[in-house]
Amino acid sequence: MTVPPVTTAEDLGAQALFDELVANEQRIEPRDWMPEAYRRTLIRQISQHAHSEIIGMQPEGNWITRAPSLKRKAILMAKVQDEAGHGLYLYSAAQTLGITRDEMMQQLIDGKAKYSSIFNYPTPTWADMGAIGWLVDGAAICNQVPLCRASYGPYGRAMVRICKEESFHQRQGFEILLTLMQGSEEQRAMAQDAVNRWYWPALAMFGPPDDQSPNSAQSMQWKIKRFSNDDLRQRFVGMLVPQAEILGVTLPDPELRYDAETGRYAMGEIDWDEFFEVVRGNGPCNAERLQRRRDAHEEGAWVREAAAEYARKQALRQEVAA
Ligand code: BYC
Repeated sequence: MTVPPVTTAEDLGAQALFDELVANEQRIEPRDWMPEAYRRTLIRQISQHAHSEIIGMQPEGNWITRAPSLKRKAILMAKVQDEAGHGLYLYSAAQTLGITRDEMMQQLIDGKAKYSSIFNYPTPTWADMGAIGWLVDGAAICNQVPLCRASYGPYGRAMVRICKEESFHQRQGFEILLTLMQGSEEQRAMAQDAVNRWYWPALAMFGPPDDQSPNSAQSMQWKIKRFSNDDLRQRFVGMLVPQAEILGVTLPDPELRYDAETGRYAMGEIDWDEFFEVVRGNGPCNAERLQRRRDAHEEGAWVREAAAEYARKQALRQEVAA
């Protein structure tokens, strides 16, 4: 790709230079000037995304001790560790915008920060590991592949690695469901039940409908988001339909059909009242998820203290040596 010449800040003024970089598909980097609202939007989205990865470890962490074989346990542990890694890349990306990790963690623990609605649903059966991988990581890929082209450099670059790992996560979920669907009557019923429970919350992950999404228009103008919430939902359903056929599961929406004229899927209504209740903190597992995070934070206090003390001693040693 040829990079168009960029006029300097002195020529155009900082705002105009920013606009030009965005318009030319170039990246905004941490030291570049950026509008305050752009910075705030990025901190909001990236920190929510990081929190989602960290809280998202819990529903699957629930099954590590009960995975049905050593192989399944090793895969699940690797996946949950990947989510921790994603959280850390994203907290680091958000830190480049002038917020500290401590501030973000405090907002989460105080219940002031949002994280994805999806992680407030329970995981009562092993098939939930399959449904999460297939549907939740599948939705994450649809949403996050376009974020690899986000205008803010550190966010886009973090997303590249995250998406590669999400793709492995989605396949492992699909494979769990496929194995169950090739098993006994009971196993098939368990897989279908998990798909029935996760399908609608996974569709809601993409956020409210476009006409109720206050942030989309500006975020798309800034090229943080590339597609609207409803368009991504359409892509996701388009990806699921042929995969559901291979699995032999039924997507639990009797109104779902492809409309060749519009090139879009007609679908049943998502329960937006339920979605907003979950986002407000009143989902089936919100309280449990936050309490678990608070406990883990408190139990990890000694690690943070030890790391800070180690850093202090290292700095002192370097000072003495200098
Ligand atoms: N849950 O104007 P809108 C993963 C909020 S982790 C809760 O459309 P925007 C994984 C939204 O924040 C997956 N809240 O917002 C991990 C906004 O409220 P505020 C996480 C939601 O930002 C472990 C309000 O509703 N992925 O994959 O333009 C294991 C209005 O919405 C939700 C990301 O975070 C929701 N579902 O678009 C397995 C991706 N949806 O902030 C898997 C990055 C909306 O104004 N984020 N809200 O108070 C994004 O792409 C965008 O932020 C969203 C929302 C599409 C989520």
